[in-house]
Amino acid sequence: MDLALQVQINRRKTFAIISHPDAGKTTMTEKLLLYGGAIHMAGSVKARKASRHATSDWMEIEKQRGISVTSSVMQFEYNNYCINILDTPGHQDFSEDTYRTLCAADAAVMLLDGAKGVEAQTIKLFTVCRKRKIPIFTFINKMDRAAKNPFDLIDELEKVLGIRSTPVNWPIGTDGDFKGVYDRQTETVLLYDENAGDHGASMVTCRASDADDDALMERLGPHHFDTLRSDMELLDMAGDPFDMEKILQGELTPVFFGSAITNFGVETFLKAFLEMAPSPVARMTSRGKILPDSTDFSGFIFKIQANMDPNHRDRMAFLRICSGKYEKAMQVKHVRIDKKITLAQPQQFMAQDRTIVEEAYAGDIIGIFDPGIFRIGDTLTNATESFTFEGIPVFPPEFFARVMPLDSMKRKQFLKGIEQLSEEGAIQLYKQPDIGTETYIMGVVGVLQFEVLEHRLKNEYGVDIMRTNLNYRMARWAVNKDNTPVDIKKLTITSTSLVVLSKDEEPVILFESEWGISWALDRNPGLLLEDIHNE
Ligand SMILES: Nc1nc2c(ncn2[C@@H]2O[C@H](COP(=O)(O)OP(=O)(O)OP(=O)(O)O)[C@@H](O)[C@H]2O)c(=O)[nH]1
Ligand SMILES: [Mg+2]
Repeated sequence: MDLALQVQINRRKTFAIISHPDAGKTTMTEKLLLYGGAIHMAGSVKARKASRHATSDWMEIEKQRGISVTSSVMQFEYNNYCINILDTPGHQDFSEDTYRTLCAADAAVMLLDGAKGVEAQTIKLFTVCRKRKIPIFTFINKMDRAAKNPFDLIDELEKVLGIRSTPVNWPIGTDGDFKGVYDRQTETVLLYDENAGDHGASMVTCRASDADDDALMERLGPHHFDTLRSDMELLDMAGDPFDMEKILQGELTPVFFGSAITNFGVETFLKAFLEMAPSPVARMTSRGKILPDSTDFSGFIFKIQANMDPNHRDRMAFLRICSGKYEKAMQVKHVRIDKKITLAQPQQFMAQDRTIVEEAYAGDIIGIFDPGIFRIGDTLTNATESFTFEGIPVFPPEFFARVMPLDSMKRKQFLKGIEQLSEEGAIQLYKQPDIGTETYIMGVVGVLQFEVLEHRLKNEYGVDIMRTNLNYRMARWAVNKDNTPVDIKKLTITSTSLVVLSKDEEPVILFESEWGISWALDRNPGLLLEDIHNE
């Protein structure tokens, strides 16, 4: 075994932050970067023009609207750990991006808004983590404001998400009178001082006091002191004990309370999380499991993003390294196209910014320049006998629109833009046969993606578009059972359905309803309509 490799892999922690929109993922990420020394002043997600924006919301539209629309990757060091953090968008219209990002993570930090508890989108994202059996750590945020009763929150985790939890710390004062948290392990209280620090822009020092201290009674007052006492008795009796094995299996979630915006409880969370969270583990491939400390280098692409650097207009493919070590100018096989390529100048990310990496290890996420040869899910490896990683789920689009450039002189930029953006996987691009090349039909999983598309085409490609929304709700690939090519001219479909061609010139039919699908299947014997297409 290569000891140096092992040491490097063990100190790596790669995790995604997930939650319902607005729970505070980007704010939390910013604070983690602050503690890691990666930034010196935290930006805000809704800062006005002149002030700082959060590092991970780097895209123009994110800064304008104060929401995340795409996941971003940041690497930093803290206490000798090498951390790869993935901030994901919460809005359901971008959940495909979040799901893909989760494939690249070894653990998830689930944020809840203390006043809202488990919300709709939390349930969906949690289900994905569950399926992948990745450990989930819960941070209940916004405790600086009135929150739900902490026992009710714990109860929700169990009733709504079906996961047992073990509180690592416990809040004192949840009716808008937040006093701090009690750390159950060290039996100390971390006092929240409203006036301490500058509320979020830089690090806050928290005062710890011994929980038995008389001074604490004085500080908290008899009401909070007694409540804490009885809460602890109840928790010790009825709560789930801490069990590392169960945590790593994703069956038990450690729960932390805090407030990202005031930095309260963020560093204590980070420390505890780093100790508990797993380092990279074995991953499944077409040739069985591959261990992270294998001497073979391997990884897969989970995200492609164009124009991250407005000055260069290049495109990055994000590679999650699953085994081995990357060394400078390494040669690897691009398994899908069966070609050797050189990883000349991989980059390490700090959201939009990047620096060249000399070496990288299993667990790391690196960026590779993409001249148009990568697709999401591609495997790269230097193993003598190649293999591929398990596929990344593709979501069928549910909303469709016809788009064309407003100015026909801008057709070239328009085509480049829609092609590149569709390669990122956020939109599906279809052509309508026999209607010329100017109009295209786009399919997206959520309507907000149309707005992002419009915004990015204008911002990154200088093209204004005209968009007409269509009534279709489903897209199905048309294939013949006997594998002969489908003759689209001979297809019999309802007048409310439409035949289009995919990017690879394959026939796809757009339908308004299930009824249209069964109608088409009845009238065209031998036809199959696939919702997920295997390339
Ligand atoms: N009071 C309070 N507000 C917070 C806290 N953390 C975040 N916020 C605010 O909540 C809002 C949403 O925060 P974000 O960090 O953008 O949330 P997000 O989860 O990244 O949102 P999306 O990426 O759009 O899903 C912002 O206005 C933050 O300032 C907190 O601890 N307390
Ligand atoms: Mg965000």
